[in-house]
Amino acid sequence: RVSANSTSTSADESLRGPVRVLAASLNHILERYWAANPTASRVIDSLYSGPGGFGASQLFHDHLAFRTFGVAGMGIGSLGDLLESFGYSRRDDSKFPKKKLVATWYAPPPLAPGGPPAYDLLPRIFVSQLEVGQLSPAAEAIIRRCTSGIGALSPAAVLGAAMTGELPWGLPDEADYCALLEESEYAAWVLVNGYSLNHTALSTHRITPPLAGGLDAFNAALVARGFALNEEGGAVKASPDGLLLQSSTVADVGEAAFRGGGKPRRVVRSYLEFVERKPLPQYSQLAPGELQEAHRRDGFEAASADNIFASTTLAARGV
Ligand code: OOG
Ligand code: NI
Repeated sequence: RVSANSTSTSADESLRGPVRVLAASLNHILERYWAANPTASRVIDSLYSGPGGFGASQLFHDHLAFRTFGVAGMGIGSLGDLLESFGYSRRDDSKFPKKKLVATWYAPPPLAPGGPPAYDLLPRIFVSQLEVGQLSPAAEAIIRRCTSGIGALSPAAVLGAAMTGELPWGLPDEADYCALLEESEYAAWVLVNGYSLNHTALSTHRITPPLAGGLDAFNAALVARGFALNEEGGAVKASPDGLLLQSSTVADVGEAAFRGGGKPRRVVRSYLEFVERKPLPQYSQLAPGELQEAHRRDGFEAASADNIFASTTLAARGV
């Protein structure tokens, strides 16, 4: 239904070849995400709607994010191989020791050789993985059992899983889900959501017409419209250089089926993030019309990401 625009394809003739197909595939991944996550959809509706809404005419994705189990052939590299086959390049890694996670992100290819990443047409992609070997022996055994005998997922299988939401390991046992939830909300999330999109992050500085007041004012407007934000570490997560500001909603909750029938159970699904990237100091004098995404603070910030992960943990507390 909604096409927040950096992955919209038919409109943009400059995207040709495999990346055009990737952009269309990402739109399909997003369609499932909008359908499964009413809060994310309602924020988009409110952004596009007129009086009383934000009146936006165009939206861009800052990044999409996925979560994985760090077992052979299913971790960060399983998405990385897919993205690299489309010309994405791996950037900075970060570690989250308390959560037993590592993460990295991938930048889209340039439109022309040597140019900046094609951020206006394709999103960054953030991928994290659970360090399964650092869990308790019992939790590790559950994940190894569920994923055993499947082998490395091919890029085609990963893209199919992300587009359909199909879990490569099949429907989980509720007992396994509950046991993982006790120890790692992230582990339980991956078991029931697999390669479904964890979140998209909208680029607030690229909303047209521009919003007045930056991310703080934007957050206040969302709260005034009844949306709940992830307050872990404060609503706005700022990088030490002050140039990368992030906030997010609390994830939605939906019904999931488990192996052997029985009553569906409420599980955490996905959330929506907001990102404001300020111009790098050397470009701060550029006129608004000349300022490109490549002139702004790029990448992510581990301390902020640590708090953004809580968008699903906070929702899990209410389930
Ligand atoms: C990812 C949390 C981190 C960011 O933009 O820093 C993040 C997750 O919840 O899987 O999205
Ligand atoms: Ni994010």
